[in-house]
Amino acid sequence: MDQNTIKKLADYVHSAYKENKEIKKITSELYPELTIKEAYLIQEELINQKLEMGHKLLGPKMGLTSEAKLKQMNVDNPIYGYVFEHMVEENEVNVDDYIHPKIEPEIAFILGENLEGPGVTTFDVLKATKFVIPAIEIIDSRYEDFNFTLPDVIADNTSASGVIFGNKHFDHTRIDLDVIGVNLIINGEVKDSSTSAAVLGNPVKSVAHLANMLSAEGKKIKAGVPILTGGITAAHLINKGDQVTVKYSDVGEVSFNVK
Ligand code: OOG
Ligand code: MG
Repeated sequence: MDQNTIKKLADYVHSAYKENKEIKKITSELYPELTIKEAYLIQEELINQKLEMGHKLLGPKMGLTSEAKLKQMNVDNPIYGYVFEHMVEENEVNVDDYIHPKIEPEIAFILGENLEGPGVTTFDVLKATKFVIPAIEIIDSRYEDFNFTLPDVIADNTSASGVIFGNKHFDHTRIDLDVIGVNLIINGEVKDSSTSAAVLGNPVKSVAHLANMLSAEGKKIKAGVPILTGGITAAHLINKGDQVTVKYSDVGEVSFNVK
């Protein structure tokens, strides 16, 4: 794929982001033969465009790391993208800032030292981790009906749009990271529940996998930035007026209102 096409397709996805309007997925007409490798080139161009606009990177995210998510989106592999500082939300989220937002309970890791693959193991991740925090990611596909192929969603920076972090951090050495239970509650009703083992058996593996995927691009995970490890349950739509709470065993809860 030549640089012109990369730029054209990144512009296409970015315009949907800027105008807050859904578009047809790239593979439906524009470029049906899009590969995963090409999709990451488009994602990189999109990230660079956002940086040029003055947005600041926050940290990397993994997506499609649980069976629930793979099944819901009908795809078959974990992917990565980037969260920007301006995407961080507090306890009130304006639904009009999004196209068709959905939420996912996640565990975020913060490292005390850089992590660089290849060959990063879960042991290396545990050694490098400083603490973990509970988080709710807000994903918002730029594509019509939240429908896409794996290359489409990679080009769309893995639907990254918003995130709410819990306000306490937790010592990962005192928690069984694979048995953090989550209850996703909307307007007092439990909509979904699962445990963190849903994320590749243990979210620690998601961080190792991320470090190893990034190393293929000559990149590493930097210390101090939050790393989203992927939705533990399927993603759930939010609507104006919703009160959202996710309760995590051992790591507290995260709540926000939708206005
Ligand atoms: C892609 C992003 C998935 C996760 O945690 O699995 C993701 C999508 O489902 O739109 O962030
Ligand atoms: Mg996610």
